[in-house]
Amino acid sequence: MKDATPQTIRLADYAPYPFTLDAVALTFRLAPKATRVVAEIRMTPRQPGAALALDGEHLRLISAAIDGQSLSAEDYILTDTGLTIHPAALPDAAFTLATEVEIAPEGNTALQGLYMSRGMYCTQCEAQGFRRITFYPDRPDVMARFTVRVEADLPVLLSNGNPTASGPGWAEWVDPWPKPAYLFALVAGDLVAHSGNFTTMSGRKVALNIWVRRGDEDRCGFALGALQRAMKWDEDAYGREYDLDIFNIVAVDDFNMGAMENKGLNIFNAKLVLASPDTTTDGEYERIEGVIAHEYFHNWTGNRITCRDWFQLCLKEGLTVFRDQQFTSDMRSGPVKRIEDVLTLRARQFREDQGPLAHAVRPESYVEINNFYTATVYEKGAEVIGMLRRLVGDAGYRRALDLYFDRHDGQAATIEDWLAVFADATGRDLGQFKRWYSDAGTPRLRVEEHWQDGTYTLEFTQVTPPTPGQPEKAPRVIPIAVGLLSPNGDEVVPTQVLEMTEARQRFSFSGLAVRPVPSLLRGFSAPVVLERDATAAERAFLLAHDTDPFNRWEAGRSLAREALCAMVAGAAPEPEHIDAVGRLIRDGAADPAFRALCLRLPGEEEIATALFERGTVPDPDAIHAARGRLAAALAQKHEAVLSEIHDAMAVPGPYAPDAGPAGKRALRLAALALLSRIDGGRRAQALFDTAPNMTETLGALACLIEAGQADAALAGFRARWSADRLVMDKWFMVQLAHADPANAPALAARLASDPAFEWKNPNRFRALMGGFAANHAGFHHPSGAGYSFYADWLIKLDPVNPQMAARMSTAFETWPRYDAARQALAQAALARIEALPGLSRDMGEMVARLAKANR
Ligand code: 0A1
Ligand code: ZN
Repeated sequence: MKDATPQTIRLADYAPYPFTLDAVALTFRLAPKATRVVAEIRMTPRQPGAALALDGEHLRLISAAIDGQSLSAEDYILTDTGLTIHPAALPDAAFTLATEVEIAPEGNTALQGLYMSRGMYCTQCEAQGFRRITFYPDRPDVMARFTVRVEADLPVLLSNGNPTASGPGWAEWVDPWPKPAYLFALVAGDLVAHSGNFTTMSGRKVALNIWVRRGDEDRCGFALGALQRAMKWDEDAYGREYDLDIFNIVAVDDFNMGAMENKGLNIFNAKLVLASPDTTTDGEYERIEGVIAHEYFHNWTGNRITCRDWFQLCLKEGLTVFRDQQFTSDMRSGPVKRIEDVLTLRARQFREDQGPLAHAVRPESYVEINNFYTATVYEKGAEVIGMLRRLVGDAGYRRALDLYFDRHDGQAATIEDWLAVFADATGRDLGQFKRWYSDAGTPRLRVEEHWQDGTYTLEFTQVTPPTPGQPEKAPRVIPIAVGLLSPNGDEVVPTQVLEMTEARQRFSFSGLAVRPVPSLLRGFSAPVVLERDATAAERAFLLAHDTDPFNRWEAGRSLAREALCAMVAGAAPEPEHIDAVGRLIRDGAADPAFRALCLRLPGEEEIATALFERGTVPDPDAIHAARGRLAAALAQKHEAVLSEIHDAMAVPGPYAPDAGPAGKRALRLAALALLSRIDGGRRAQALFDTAPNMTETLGALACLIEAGQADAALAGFRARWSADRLVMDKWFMVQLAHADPANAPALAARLASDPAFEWKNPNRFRALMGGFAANHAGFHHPSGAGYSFYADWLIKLDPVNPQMAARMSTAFETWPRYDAARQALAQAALARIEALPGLSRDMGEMVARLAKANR
């Protein structure tokens, strides 16, 4: 049922629920077309005279009774969105509401609520899926203890909490911890477990299971190890212990997002669980470990302490991302992880902040909350916590977190609560800092330098461009980590954090013998765009000498970016850049993973962003060509050493996904990507033919595609992997992401008619459409063919899976950057979507926001 008039929900309208839920007992009689759900909810009124409003969608009501007495038609109002029981039909004191509903998991293609994935039942309730299961106050501040009975003729029947009883065809689970409905989960199917255990810091033994389809059990070892490492790390780093006897993870083939932190029963997209060297790349191993940890960490940051309302989403997501970043940083290389995180932040969050979808870390209104699981809430939400930590120091941060867990355990909290623990634990006033939660947009931090009589002064100006609904913004607190180097490369002032609070502010360093070279925003200490007019020579100097590894990389990156921007306008490659790269790759003392990051050129999207930021309309074809020319120039100049690196970075022996060997493979592939520009794909073909793992196979395949030599390799890859869904996703993705942009729209259309394109599967849809959208000049093809192809598929997906369709629509968020002709074509594609009768609430909100250029 479509909503005729979607409501806007506002933070300012929050009101507590007028009933407390004392206990919830659910019985599921599972059947694909007609599952029965019996719910018995024990509740106590908190406001005399209040009606009992329950959410419910796509439910067929069979019966409803209060304290055993059936309700009659005049006792309630039933609509498409819920059931409201009149106050007159309610007792004054505690009572039990019993309802029975029928639902159809088999036809549930939206993958929210209870649905089926290739014969297995599973649930996804965040954010508002529980209302598709039974009538319930589906809001995170209503917490209750759940008891669940599952009945089905299937061998494995799971729910939250601890198992209490089972028999043939049924099982019962009790979750002792009060939780909001979005953390409810149920799984039933013919599954097998890869099992292990973990002994907690207080000596309790917890059973761990990774549940997968038969045949996948030998690809679970890495996920189990990652879970054990995460459990240990959370004890060591945050003092957080697991609180049930069992922890289950289930891998599901059809899942809209990455994974879900349901209490004691995490449900995962199979691609974030299953791992083997033959099928999984190094990058995917790292991500699996990070997401397993992320969902596990939610047990405390999200589950034990949850969100009062969905506006507080960053309370759990920003913090949990921050924690998983710390974890990965500790498991692998800190500097490399920081660079990777900043790359993601810039590619996704800065892009979001720059366009029509910009919103605050804590938004103040929404139509469909699923549209706010964004890079801003997650990644910028994590950056804000990183800044807080830098401002209060490690010890202050730990005190604040201890207080947070202590004070709010068992509660549904807010950002105000979060900031109060920092204020109370450290004595700091965080009034101005709070703007990071309420103001959208990426501040631009401009710096000017003055040097006089041994005193060096940095003068910063901050400006945040207007964003939708926020034309003007007050200055924010910006922690700027700074170090100073002398021209001979020595560090004369080690890292210190300058706290900028004004729109314009000066910081001076006196007693210096010579004018220093500044290393600014070390470790990327704030999510801002730093604007400094540095020469290529200065950037090359920092790339060679900075003691801060992030800023070393940043110097190289900006050198490459500047060179590329100039090349788009017709300049020749920058010799300082070419030489600096040569010195860097010869630096055998540097971590291979770090050298790989330095060797990789900025992507086309990043160049487009950089051009736009300086007021130039980006031309996708010119950008594509310039990047190709620079890669070829680098390869020509450094062919010998690149070739040496390519050979030397081969890792012998059995595959290990650890940071060490993965870094070598990354460097090897970064060298190969350049060499393939000038050797016609010769080396890539050789590697493709012999590669002993998916990392190198896929890396070589990407190079062959860019070299236009991949026909046989793609056919061979497909023949070998046609039965493996996760690997076939890569087949779709890689050929579109690396295709010649001129042909990319036609190739995308051809692949979309391939019988293997199972478009209702979210991973497959994302592989094809995401691969295509990642092809910058292909998606922005001057004919508009990319836009219209993409829009056609969003239109097709929307009635089937609105959440996915709406998420994928963000490919259009950069349209206001481009030339008038492209803008008109993209707007026409969006208008075509917007005009569709019966458009989902999800997509309706997205296209309405996308249509407005905010500059
Ligand atoms: N809380 C999850 C993300 C998530 C959100 C919505 C979903 O609906 C399909 C699924 C997962 C996380 O942060 O991992
Ligand atoms: Zn999360």
